[in-house]
Amino acid sequence: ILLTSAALLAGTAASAQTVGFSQIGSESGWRAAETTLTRQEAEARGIDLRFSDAQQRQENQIAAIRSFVAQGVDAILLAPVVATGWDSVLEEAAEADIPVVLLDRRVDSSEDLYLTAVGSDLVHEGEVAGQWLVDNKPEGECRVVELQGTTGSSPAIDRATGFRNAIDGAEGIEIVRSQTGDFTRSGGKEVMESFLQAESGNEICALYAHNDDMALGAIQAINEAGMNPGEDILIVSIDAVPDIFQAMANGDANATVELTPNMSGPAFDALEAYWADGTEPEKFIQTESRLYTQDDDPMAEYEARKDLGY
Ligand code: GYE
Repeated sequence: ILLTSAALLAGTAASAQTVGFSQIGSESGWRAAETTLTRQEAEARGIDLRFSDAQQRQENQIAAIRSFVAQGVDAILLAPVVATGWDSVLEEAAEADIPVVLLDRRVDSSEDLYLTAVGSDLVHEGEVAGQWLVDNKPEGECRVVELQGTTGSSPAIDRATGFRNAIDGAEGIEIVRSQTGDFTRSGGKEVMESFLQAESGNEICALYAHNDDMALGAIQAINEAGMNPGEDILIVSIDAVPDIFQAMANGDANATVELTPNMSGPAFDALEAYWADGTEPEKFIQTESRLYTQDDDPMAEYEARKDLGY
């Protein structure tokens, strides 16, 4: 009996942990980098990663989580496309004693339904972007258009709040149009085209985009309209993907707030501690954000990021 149990223990210790990852999709360069880094982190830690791409549909994420529960995985990573509608499927994972770790977005479910959430302070990111505009706007009135992220997602809600916190106290900055571009380049381009048409004859001083991919699409639209992005219309966004630094080097973009794509490192650290001895992490593990502008050697920042899987 001793021999058998020893063999069993050794077997258990050696068997890889299995983690199901319900990823939103590949709507942005930042999301692609998060996926790349998660695969690399799992590989490096000997974790068997089962990956599901939801094409940005919540029902696909819920189905993926149910499938992971049925497979009896050891943990689930979830980047929740929107903030609501998760209670029942998270309860099913909890009933199966499968810890869930949220990546880069929040949910409005009770904290009891997930082990921890790894992400940035999304409100602060919006405040940093707004403060940059307050500090760098031209004299007089500054009419701002806003490209919002996916409707109902925590980054879209919080980045809108943060930006408004920063500009509310400032004179002469007004958001005149706001619409979702769904965090994609094509969405950013299409909506910016409609903003330019709707505002033709009125001056647009700046664009605030909730991510760089929408800003990059908008830059294309502004160029096609015969205007100079980064000069006629200031461009401030969030993520710090390589291509926004390329745009800064060309003078087409002005500022971005960095969001690290490495959410899985802290997530797997928390899971390994939990698997080892039941250690309960803090409910929110915050990653740091910082502002980059044209003064920060954009091409060096581009080179530092271009091979990270964006
Ligand atoms: O900014 C964007 C992606 O959830 C905070 O999702 C993340 C956002 C990120 O589509 O590029």
